[in-house]
Order: sequence, then C-alpha cells, then structure tokens
Amino acid sequence: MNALINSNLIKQKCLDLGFNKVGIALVNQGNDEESQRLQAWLDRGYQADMGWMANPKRQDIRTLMPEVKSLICVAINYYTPHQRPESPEYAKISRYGWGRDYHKILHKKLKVLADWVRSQGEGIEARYYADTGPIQDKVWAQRAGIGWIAKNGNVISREYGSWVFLGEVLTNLELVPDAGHTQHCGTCTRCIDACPTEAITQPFVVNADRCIAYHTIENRSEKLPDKIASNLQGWVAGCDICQDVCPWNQRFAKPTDLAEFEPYPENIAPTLTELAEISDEEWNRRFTASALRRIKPEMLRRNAKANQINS
Ligand code: B12
Ligand code: SF4
Ligand code: SF4
Repeated sequence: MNALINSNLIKQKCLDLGFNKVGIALVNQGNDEESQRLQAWLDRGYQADMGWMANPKRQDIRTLMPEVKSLICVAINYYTPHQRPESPEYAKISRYGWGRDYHKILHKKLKVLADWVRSQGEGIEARYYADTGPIQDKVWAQRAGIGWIAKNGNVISREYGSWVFLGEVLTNLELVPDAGHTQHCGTCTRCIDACPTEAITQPFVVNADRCIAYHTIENRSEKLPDKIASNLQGWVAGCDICQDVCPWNQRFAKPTDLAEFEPYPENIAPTLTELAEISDEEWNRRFTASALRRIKPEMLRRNAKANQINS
C-alpha cells in the first residue's frame, strides 16, 4: 500500500477536524528501548494496581494491528486561563477534568479521521486510540514530532506546553514520517523538586504508587496510604503540580479554542467541605459527561476527607 502523496492531505484533514498538532511515525523500527523501559517500570511495580499496564500488546504495536505501517499522531490543546483560588478550604481538580470528558471529544474526532482515511482507497485500514488502548501514546507522539517526553512524565509541545491530550490512528498506509522530537528539559529539575510525594523517582520516570494523580483517580481502597494522604495539598482529582511549575507551560500555554474544554463552573473552586459530603445524586449531576466519573462518589469523598484530616 503506497500512498506517499497522502501525508500532507491527511495532516490538513487533522487540522480541519480541530486537532492542534499532527505528526506521522513509521512502524519500521524496533521498539526495543521503549519496551525495555516499560518493562523496567513494571518490574519495579510502578504500575501499582493498574494490572492492565502489563498487557503485552503495549510492548509491540504489531500485536495490536499486525498490518500497521504508520501512525497518525495528534494532540489537542485543553488549556483554559482559569486559575484555582489558593485558600486551603478549596479542593483542587486538575485541568484534564475541568470540562467535558476528553476521551469522548478525541474519540469522536478520531473516528471521523479513521473513516476518512479508510475512504481514500480500497484495502486501506485504520484504527484509532486515545488513552484507553494498550499503546504508549507518549512514545509515538515523541516519534511523530509532536513533542518530547519530559522529566515530569508528560509530553511537552513547543506551542502549547504539556496541556495537550494525545491520540493516534494506526493504518496500513506507508506515509511520509516526521522527524522525532528532540528533548528540551535541559538541566531543569523544577518538576522533580516540586512533587510533594517524590513520585518522579528519576528524570522521566513516574512511580504511580507515589503519585497523587494515581491515588486520587485510580486507587479504589477505602483509605489512601498515609504518605499520600498527608501530602495531598488540596488535590482531590488528579494533580497538576509538576505541570504548573514547568517553565514551558508558564511561557507557552495558550487558551484552547474548543468550547467543550471550558470548565464546568463548579469544577474551579469546589470546597473540601462540599466534596467530603457530596451525595451520589449530586455527584451524578455535577460530573455528567466528565472524565471525573472514573472517581466514584465514595472515592471523591475519601479524597476530600483525607485533605481535611491532614490540613
Ligand atoms: C498509566 C498512565 C498514568 C499513570 C502513570 C503516569 C506515567 N507517567 O506513566 C498515572 C495514573 C499516575 C497517570 C497520571 C497522569 N496522567 Co496519565 N496516562 C497513563 C497511560 C494510560 C499510560 C502511560 C504509560 O505508558 N506509562 C508507563 C511508563 C513506563 O511510560 P512513560 O511514562 O511514557 O515512560 C517512558 C519515558 O519515561 C521513557 N523513560 C523511562 N525511563 C527513562 C530513562 C531515560 C534516561 C530516558 C531518556 C527516558 C526514559 O521511556 C518510557 C517508556 O518508553 C497514558 C495513556 C497511554 N495509553 O499511553 C496516560 C497519559 C500519559 N496520561 C495523561 C495525563 C493528562 C495524565 C495527568 C497529567 C492527569 C492529571 N492531571 O492528574 C497525570 C500526570 C502524572 C505524571 N506526572 O505523569 C496524558 C498525558 C498527555 C501528555 N501531554 O503527555 C496521557 C498520554 C493520556 C492521553 N492520551 O492524553 N497517568
Ligand atoms: S502528578 Fe503530582 S504527585 Fe504525580 S508526579 Fe506530578 S507532582 Fe508528583
Ligand atoms: S519542569 Fe523542567 S524538567 Fe520538568 S518537565 Fe518542565 S522543563 Fe522538564
């Protein structure tokens, strides 16, 4: 399947669909280094209870789609200029969860893109993923030139900082690849120094078991570990500390033009008291079509109470 001519057309289509960045990566090289790093991360138990991170498909994209030749990688900017109030009575919700569920937004656009790619010729195949597939989204984004995997574990783009969600379309088309992105953290260590739970155990490596984002979103136990609970600093849903301190975000964040990412008004400054007592009904009302539905009402109450007890 040779469609060298289509790369520019595909990129234009992505921009027309509202993606802010697009790049292409080829599946012609081994994945050995990234695979080994992922394995080392798993061997250390850094996935905590996310057993699905050990799915072997994540190590080799060809096990997911044997005929894949190229990835069309996209990024979408979700930053809005709203700021959280600093007073300790407020609960902090991270930016990824302020507006409508990003999975819904990306999947809708990626489906249109994948259908369009397929319609370009007989025998063309295309499958899409964003976050939920057994794929290393960040590794492919870096290879496609979207940005670099930074010391805080996020992909940073020059244009938008790290406030971008990532997705990709896998296809059997042989497309013209972009150059992989170079690394621009330099000697900076701000994110590592700012992390209150020392979750960035070495540059580029995040131990989920120490990360506030993991414990507030994924940990389903009744009680949070003491070392996390005592360092929450107001966070009840994810954590943005290592992104907030990043000079790239401070200089290059730009407001998104997607209305769906505008925050639900109640997500900017909820109080710890209201969330510690939130009813299941109220939770259901507040978080309609929100990525925060992953944080069940009892987890949200647990997170808010842990902040109250430890403040
Ligand atoms: C598991 C997961 C988590 C876990 C683990 C985080 C992590 N950094 O791995 C938890 C629950 C903690 C988490 C939190 C968050 N997540 Co998350 N998460 C994922 C998921 C599902 C897999 C990531 C993964 O593969 N981790 C495994 C490790 C081994 O991979 P890695 O971090 O890419 O590691 C590579 C490098 O570190 C490098 N490396 C390792 N060692 C070394 C050593 C050297 C010397 C070098 C140079 C490199 C290097 O190699 C590794 C493998 O190639 C992805 C979606 C996806 N399918 O990819 C989203 C994803 C990474 N998450 C995302 C987001 C938004 C977040 C949060 C910001 C949400 C929030 N505000 O709370 C936080 C950020 C926390 C942080 N500092 O990383 C976005 C990130 C977007 C972006 N711009 O990068 C993603 C890509 C989802 C998406 N499609 O948009 N997440
Ligand atoms: S998200 Fe928060 S807890 Fe996790 S590594 Fe970043 S600063 Fe540390
Ligand atoms: S704070 Fe510094 S080291 Fe951390 S991700 Fe940003 S530039 Fe890289």
